[in-house]
Amino acid sequence: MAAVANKRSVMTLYSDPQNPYCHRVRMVLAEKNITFEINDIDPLNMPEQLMELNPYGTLPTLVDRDLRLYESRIIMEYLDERFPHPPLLPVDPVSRSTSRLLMYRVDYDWYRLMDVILAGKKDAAKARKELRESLIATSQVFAAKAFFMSDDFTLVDCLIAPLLWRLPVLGVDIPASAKGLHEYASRLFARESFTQSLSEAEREMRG
Ligand SMILES: N[C@@H](CCC(=O)N[C@@H](CS)C(=O)NCC(=O)O)C(=O)O
Repeated sequence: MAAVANKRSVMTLYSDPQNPYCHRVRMVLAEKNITFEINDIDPLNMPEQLMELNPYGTLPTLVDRDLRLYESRIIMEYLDERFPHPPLLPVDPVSRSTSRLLMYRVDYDWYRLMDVILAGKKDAAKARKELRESLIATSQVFAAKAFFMSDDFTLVDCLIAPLLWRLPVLGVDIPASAKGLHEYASRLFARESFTQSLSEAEREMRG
């Protein structure tokens, strides 16, 4: 099967329909209107084929001809370079590295907590509280610009959107007083690309 995937000219994304790391890649694909095939994978029943493509057997995994890529941020940056329009990172090196640092921080500060909550580990309640407080404390930052610390939509927003979409299923309740966060989330969720990026399971998360 891997060989078949290799010969295809259309890229294939191996994706878990519920997973936020897969969701962020689907968001980039939709923003750039890229034609691709999606192979929905049940994470509890990972196919052997995936291990042939990715030594860690993680999702998302992207196959583009001979290229096999994993790690969502690496996939997102590849897509941004391979399909330059619309650009999802600033052009100058200082701003680009700042965006990359923000992506690192979103993962380290927020996704790490989301992973703990989704795994239902014993620290879930503590992580839920920490995530809630951290997001509320960031409300002014969300309010300051149309997108996260940027006038333009970037890869950073592609990281944040799947997390904010999952707040109800994470049990993270943000008060109406955090207006900046709610308005930012509404701006992201109103994008056509965001609607396109959603799997059926994700639509049902706020159904
Ligand atoms: N750091 C990875 C995290 C991806 C991730 O957690 N994927 C889950 C989605 S189901 C997975 O593959 N879990 C299976 C495993 O880790 O073996 C990324 O950014 O792509």
